[in-house]
Amino acid sequence: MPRSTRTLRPRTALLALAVLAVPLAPAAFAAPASAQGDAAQEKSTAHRLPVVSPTPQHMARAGGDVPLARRAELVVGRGAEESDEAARRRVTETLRAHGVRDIDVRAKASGRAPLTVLLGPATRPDIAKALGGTKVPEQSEGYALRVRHRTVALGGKDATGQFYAAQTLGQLMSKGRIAGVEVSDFPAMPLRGSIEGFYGPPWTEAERLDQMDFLGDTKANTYVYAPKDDPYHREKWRDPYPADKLTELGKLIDRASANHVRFTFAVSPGGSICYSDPADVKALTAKLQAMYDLGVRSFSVPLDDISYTKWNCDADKAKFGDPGRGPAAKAQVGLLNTIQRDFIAKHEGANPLQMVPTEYGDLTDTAYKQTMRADLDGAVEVMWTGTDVVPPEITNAQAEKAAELFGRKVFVWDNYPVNDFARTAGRLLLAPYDKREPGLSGHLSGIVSNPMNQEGASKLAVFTMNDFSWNDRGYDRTRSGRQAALYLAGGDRRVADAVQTFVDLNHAAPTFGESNWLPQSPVLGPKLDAFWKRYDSDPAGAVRALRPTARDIEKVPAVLRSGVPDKQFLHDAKQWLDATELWGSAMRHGLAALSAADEGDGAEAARERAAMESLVGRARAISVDPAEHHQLGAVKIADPFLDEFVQGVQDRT
Ligand code: LTM
Repeated sequence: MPRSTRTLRPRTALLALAVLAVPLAPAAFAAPASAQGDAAQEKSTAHRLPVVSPTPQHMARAGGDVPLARRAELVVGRGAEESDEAARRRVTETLRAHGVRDIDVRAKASGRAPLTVLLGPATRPDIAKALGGTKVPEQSEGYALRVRHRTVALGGKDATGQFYAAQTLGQLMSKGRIAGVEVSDFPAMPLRGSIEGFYGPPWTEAERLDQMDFLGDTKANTYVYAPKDDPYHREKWRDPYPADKLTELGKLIDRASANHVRFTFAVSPGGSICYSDPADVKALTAKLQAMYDLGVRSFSVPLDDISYTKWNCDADKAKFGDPGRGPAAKAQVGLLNTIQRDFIAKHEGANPLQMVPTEYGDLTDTAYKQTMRADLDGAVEVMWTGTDVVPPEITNAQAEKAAELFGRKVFVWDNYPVNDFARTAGRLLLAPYDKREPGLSGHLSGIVSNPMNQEGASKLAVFTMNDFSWNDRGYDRTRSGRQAALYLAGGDRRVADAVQTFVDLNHAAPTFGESNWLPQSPVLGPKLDAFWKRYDSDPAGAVRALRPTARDIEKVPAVLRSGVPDKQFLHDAKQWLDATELWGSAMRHGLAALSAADEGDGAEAARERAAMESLVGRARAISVDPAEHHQLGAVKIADPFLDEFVQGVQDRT
């Protein structure tokens, strides 16, 4: 499919899906009626707490569940300041998706409705009363929610808090009831979301619109527009965007606002700027101004991946001296402080400037960092990728050191699940977030994911990253991975199981060095090791035990193609799904070859082995789509385990 004409999951389609199967995307983490019988252990009862993602800071039972009725009152107070429009829309959609046909939107409750939902600031008297003792958080974007006696109180600390309360409400609804709980919740990190900051095919407009909805669904508030291959972002940074691009950006900005996401516009002048030339500073400011006029209130000037050991003009040499780390930092600081003080501080509603230092991925104290911490305006947010471009871990001690070096809490640009570097060739990176230490919220201003060239396929990992940045201390990797799978599966547990099998086949996360920081196939790998260990003493038993695994792998593509409502994900994963089917069949034939050999039927063993080899040949011939992927090459699935299995069969038949 051409990148520009792909069908995405529009909000209306999502709603239709919600009516048929599950309520809206966030509530999609809850199981639809059709999928509820097959996992008794996941059933919510009146006494258990539902699972909400991202994990709330506090949730407890407030009473029994409240039944949903055909009729409800949505009490929004008077005017815009008494309730947030996006939150109102979200509550209405959610109620409708759960069969509430007649929603009376009003300023005050009548006291006669079978269900009353109060939405607005937590300080509004009717909401404050209905919240009872439920604590209203101090933190921005926080909210308090209480479901009790046919009344749902959704009180935000601010407008975004109201929107997040509405999000949580969607996840409390299941099987015609709203869980009787109280929630007191807020984000542990102020900045959460994604940065489209990779090399290679940028996301399409449709993918970006989809991303805004996804970020809203996962209570993430930041999207940074920084695609390396958008010429107007880097090489042609001085040039204004053409009219059609501006129209496209305008749509994205609107969609971001509707999801309480800050569309953060980044422009990266470092490759050619003359820091001491007022005309260049003017060109940069004009670029930002055009975006401000479109509605952007967050800005970034990334200075990553540029050379700071040469100047772009003689005037800089004359002003700052011979090129080097210290002079480069001085020049950059001058520019950034000018933008912070003369542009950001003078534009109403603009958030503090963000920047990416040229030294973004280490903890070495240098003249560059010394100048940054001494002279960079204290309001500017500084990004940092960790101890490396792709760090194997991020600890509290490292983050604290980074804060010390840059003179402020840093904002993590996490290069996960990005797949634009050589060692990710042929890979989708789908594993849940890991190896980021609980407590990081004490040292960071936020985390954004740098995702894959494939937007839809990035959601599995980014879902879990947004869970971590919301509540790092409450992050449970297993639960988050399951919730991400359920989200993608539209709440269907059987489909989510298949999603998780697929994740296991695409679990590896490489670093720039030899080793992976997340291992490949932590489920299948040990199973295959155990298989060969058993095979030598009990071939028939070993084959019998492995058959269901081969069958599950073979079936994954069909289950996902028919069960995952997210068309973008299916499009992104197509080559990997095709390869999975072939590898699964190859395993089945490999096992049949081993059985035949064990039974002494050499001819049958040879036939099955040939069938396996033919399927493996076809699987190995599948390559990534160059229009979608920066790193070209053959698609990788569960490597090297599946190759080793094939070799094992060949050695024994
Ligand atoms: O990580 C940063 C700050 N910059 C670039 C990214 O644009 C790129 O996507 C990643 C991964 O290859 N590496 C970088 O250095």
